[in-house]
Amino acid sequence: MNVIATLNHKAAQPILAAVLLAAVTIASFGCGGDESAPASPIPSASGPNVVEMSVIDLIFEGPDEISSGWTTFRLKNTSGMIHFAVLERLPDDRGIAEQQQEIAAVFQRGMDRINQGEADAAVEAFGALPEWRNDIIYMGGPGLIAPWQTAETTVLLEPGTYVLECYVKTVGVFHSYNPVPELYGMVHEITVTDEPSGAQEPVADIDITISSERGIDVEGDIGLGRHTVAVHFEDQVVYDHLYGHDVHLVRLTENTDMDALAAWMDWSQPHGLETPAPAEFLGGLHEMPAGQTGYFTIDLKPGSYAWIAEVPDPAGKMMLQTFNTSVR
Ligand SMILES: [Cu+2]
Repeated sequence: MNVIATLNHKAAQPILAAVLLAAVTIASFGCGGDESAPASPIPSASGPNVVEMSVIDLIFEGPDEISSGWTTFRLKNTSGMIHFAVLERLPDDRGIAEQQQEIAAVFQRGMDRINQGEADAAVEAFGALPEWRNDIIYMGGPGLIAPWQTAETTVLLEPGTYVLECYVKTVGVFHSYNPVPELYGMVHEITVTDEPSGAQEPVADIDITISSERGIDVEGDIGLGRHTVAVHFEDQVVYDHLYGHDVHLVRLTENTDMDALAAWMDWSQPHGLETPAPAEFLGGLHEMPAGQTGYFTIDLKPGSYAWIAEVPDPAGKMMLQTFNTSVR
């Protein structure tokens, strides 16, 4: 029934194997995101190298060129919709135009088929993804962030061409896809130069280790107030939705439907990642290759929260971990 799972076992198997190989063999970066962060810095010896980004409607605004090294993305969501900004390092000979035409458009064609209940046609559509998608390196990036909130994420960047992308959906259309010909979706290309930022690696007080076998494992005192969270990627795999695991923070209420929340984390389902979200997301860190560490900052208030991954069935993968700050 899962179209993407079917795809995995059919046309895309060689593609996915190559994606997995790339994810396991590539190295270098770090990142983190935060919530309604006032402009307070992440601890470091020389101060953070902050790249200010904002979301206005369905558009990322920010610099086109930044230095390399440890880099903090502060993503201010000034829209009434949930978004995120997964950071993707593109192969050297690719840019935003190819990302839009050869990947975003293909994903939308496949999603259209899923929404219409045409499983076989969806599998065929996703089979058109180009082989060079296997060479994209996912470098973290600010996690799911609710309307009017700010996410703060720190990553170690090597020089290259990158794209920030939001593939949250609204009425079945990925934000990263623009149905108007010649117009781009919610993507932003950034050139990372050879010039080093000089910023130091953040110092974390909460450590999360995530793996496909043991899920999300948290160490540290999760008390009230601000924290810098390190996420250590023990391994990385490609799941049925064609992406790997990551970590987001979500605030829960007594009305939160946990089953609906878990189901929402799978974009390949018709209601997955569809706005509005079933709970308030407060930032996080998108997927990174095995062996890498990234960072994000959070500001906890009394209440209930969960760490959750954007994967199919996060609870079954031990990637949905709830906690309560008021009882600690
Ligand atoms: Cu978006």
